[in-house]
Amino acid sequence: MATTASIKKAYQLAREQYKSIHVEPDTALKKMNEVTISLHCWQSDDVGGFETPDAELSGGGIQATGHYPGKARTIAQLKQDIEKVRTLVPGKLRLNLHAIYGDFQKKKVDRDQIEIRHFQTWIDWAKKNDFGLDFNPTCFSHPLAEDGFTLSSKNEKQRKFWVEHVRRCRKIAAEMGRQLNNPVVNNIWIPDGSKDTPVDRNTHRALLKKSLDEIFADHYPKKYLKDSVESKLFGIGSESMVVGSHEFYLGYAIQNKKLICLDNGHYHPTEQVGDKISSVLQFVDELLLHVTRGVRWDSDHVVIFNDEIQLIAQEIVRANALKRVNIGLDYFDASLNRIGAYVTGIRAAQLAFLFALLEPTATLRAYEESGRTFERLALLEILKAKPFGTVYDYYCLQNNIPVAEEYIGIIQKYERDVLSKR
Ligand code: RNT
Ligand code: ZN
Repeated sequence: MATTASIKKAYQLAREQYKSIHVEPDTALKKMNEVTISLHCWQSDDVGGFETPDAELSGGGIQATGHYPGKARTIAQLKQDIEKVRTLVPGKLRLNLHAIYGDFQKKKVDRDQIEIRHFQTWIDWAKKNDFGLDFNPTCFSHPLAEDGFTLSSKNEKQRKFWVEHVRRCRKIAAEMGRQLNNPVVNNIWIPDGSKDTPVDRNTHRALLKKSLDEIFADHYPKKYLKDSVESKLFGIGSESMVVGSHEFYLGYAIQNKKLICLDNGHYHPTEQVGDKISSVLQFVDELLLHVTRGVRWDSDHVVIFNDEIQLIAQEIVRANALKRVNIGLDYFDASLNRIGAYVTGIRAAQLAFLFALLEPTATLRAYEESGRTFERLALLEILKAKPFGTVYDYYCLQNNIPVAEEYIGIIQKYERDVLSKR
């Protein structure tokens, strides 16, 4: 295990290496204070939620696979897991809740009945533990979502039920934001779509627009609530058409001044969300990111430090847009230690932002503007071998967080002492 002295020494050597390309790691680390990661509560229990003791993800075009032991089965366990995660990552965190994670006290509370009181214990916890909160309506894992349609349903009763659910979610989110004095992002994602080729896409999309208009007729102050909408290309059981497509929501968000959520698992595999950021930011004030890892047809693997997230982070940093981008994670892998999944994914996302902040962007831009494309390419390659991992280690040390592989052993112990006993 590296000692404090050796981590500090390695950092000083890293600083010298970066100095030769006119990058100051101290400045990059200061900038990391602007990188807040919103932690998705749903990796802790495979998107089950707490409506019933054994709630399971179903019927929403998404699926968690794997049976690794130790998932959180109660709110107390989920809090315990998140508090553990907190001790293993540097930097600011928020907690992103789904509506099915309310504190329902074992009572049946249907989605069109949820109220702020079901989330008060979460708000109190967030206040105590210095977490911001984010929120999401849950328009899946429910009998009224089983036919594949919610806000775009042609069944008026069903559509109205979901409109009421989302309206209540916005009200709850705004109240969370008021109590925490910190705006809550309420992100709307619905699974609506069809397995086989439909003939009437148009009516479903018109209905979705109508539902959103009804939902957003309620006004809340921006300082408490930020609304975002999330598109998708296809899902499990909605392979042929998804109502809330990218074009649909991009149009809606621009026309109605909402945030657009870019989930990097929701596009054709060769499309890059990193490339979309500077396009979308010309037309919307703020973005929400769902950072994930798509693997073939599935989009929810644990985030790793790959090209895709590097480009996302680089494009945000290069556009000086950190303040306009809300960074959330979104994956649910039930096949491995779930605390490990959180910590590895958060660290990977943070590393991507740190890597981007350790770039001599002005030099690269100057090369580009003068047509020096070999020099631009060479410098970008050189950056990949610079000791950014050493800078991240120092970032952990600064924040009193276990450095590098140290967290593996700590999570193994947590598994032995806590998770394996659930
Ligand atoms: C599903 C969307 C959505 C969900 C969460 C649980 O494809 O990505 O964001 O993952 O709402
Ligand atoms: Zn998502």
